[in-house]
Amino acid sequence: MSDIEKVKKLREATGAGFKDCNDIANVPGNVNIDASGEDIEPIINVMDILAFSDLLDDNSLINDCQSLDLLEDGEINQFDLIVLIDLVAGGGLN
Ligand SMILES: [Ca+2]
Repeated sequence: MSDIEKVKKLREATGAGFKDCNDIANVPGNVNIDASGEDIEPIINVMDILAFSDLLDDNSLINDCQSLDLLEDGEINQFDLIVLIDLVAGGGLN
């Protein structure tokens, strides 16, 4: 079981963790958890693709607040990165 899966199971079992993350900028795809403006709009762009690549190279960089399972298959891997690239290339959320 990967560390990510362990964290997910722990969250499911305890409900812990989510309350420590803000749900405004911590949206799926906003890997580097940045935002802009008074409305705190999450920024999803090429920087998130680069950040995701780094996280795939080194899982220890992943923090509990990041929503990375974009394919929603229970695993975090290059296929999630492809979904993110598609999101950004298609105009995405920003
Ligand atoms: Ca971002």
